[in-house]
Amino acid sequence: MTRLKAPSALPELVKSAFAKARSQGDLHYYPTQVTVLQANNIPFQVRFSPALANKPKAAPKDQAKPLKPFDPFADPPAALRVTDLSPSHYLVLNKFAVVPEHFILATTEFKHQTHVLEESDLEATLACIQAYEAPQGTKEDSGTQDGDGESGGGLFAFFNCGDHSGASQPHRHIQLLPIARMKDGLAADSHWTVFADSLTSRSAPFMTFVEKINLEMPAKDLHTAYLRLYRQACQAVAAHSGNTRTDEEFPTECETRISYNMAMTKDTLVVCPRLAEGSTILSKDGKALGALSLNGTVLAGTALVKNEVEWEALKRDPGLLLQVLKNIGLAVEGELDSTLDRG
Ligand code: B4P
Repeated sequence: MTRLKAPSALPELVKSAFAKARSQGDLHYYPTQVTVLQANNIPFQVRFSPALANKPKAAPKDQAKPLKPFDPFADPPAALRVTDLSPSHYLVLNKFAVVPEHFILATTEFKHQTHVLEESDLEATLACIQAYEAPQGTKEDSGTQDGDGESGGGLFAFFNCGDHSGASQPHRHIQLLPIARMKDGLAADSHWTVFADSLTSRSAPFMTFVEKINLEMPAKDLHTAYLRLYRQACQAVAAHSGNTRTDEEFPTECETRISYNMAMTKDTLVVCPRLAEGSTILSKDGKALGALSLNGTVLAGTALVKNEVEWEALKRDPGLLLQVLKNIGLAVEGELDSTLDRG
């Protein structure tokens, strides 16, 4: 069976749609300050966007029925639509972008974000990742932000599922970030790379389940790998709460049993069980300095801060970041605290 393909010019389509939507005021782009902190020797990218704290709340689509929650992926405006990918999935720009050209793979018909992903969701995600691996032609600047101007560099996909994952929209969607745009604004010597790709050889401050994948693998095998990782994550959460169930007792249909983030790159598939969306940032003397919420971008090795007190505290003491990272998921056995340095 032939696998789904995205248009090979997808990076250019996304880039031009983003530039047009931004220039016409159809999306909000929030410039950020960025730094790279070393959390247990993991280069972790922290972005600060004060303007995002005032992000507009979406108005209900039908004012006559204000109680019906607004679904941004039911019928998005033409200005945000990038392209249809298949009868079941389409691509839309993120209306509230922190990283330029952030776009979203959504199901055409409403499906639940909290249901276990289907083969077609994974196949569509891999098709987008593959399109970002195709030859990109000459290097050119995106014109969206200062930076190295690369148009290649791959795609980072992430999925937020469940109450503690950072998810806010119930219509099923997987988010897509061009890796070159995630590097915009970083110092050339920051050594930041997508954290998920290093997870087969190093551990995270929280438990992750990881498999190597490749662009050629059949969609069925990719889905089987995802289900395997999802089951392992369910078992780990059950064990944490004192349950000792067998593998068969974790059905992979319908509603998820756990909160988790999934991340996918051209090489790696990761599932990370989540116990908390975020955590209080505590000073050494136990004073609450703020709070940090994390979604699936944590698997890229990134975090977003909306408040200056939190931003300054993390830069002063990256150990605070490590503490938050340890609090959002399951503890890693044998994990030792290490000295943290500023990167
Ligand atoms: P969800 O899974 O439901 O939630 P989320 O990513 O945490 O987004 P949220 O909306 O809660 O974002 P937040 O203020 O914390 O995904 C929903 C997605 O749909 C989001 O990307 C959202 O922006 C987008 N969306 C909502 N309404 C839309 C509309 N009308 N049309 C099109 N798209 C719509 O964070 C703000 C942004 O920063 C989010 O995009 C978030 O993903 C991103 N972000 C968070 N951490 C980041 C990091 N470390 N690096 C880069 N970006 C980061």
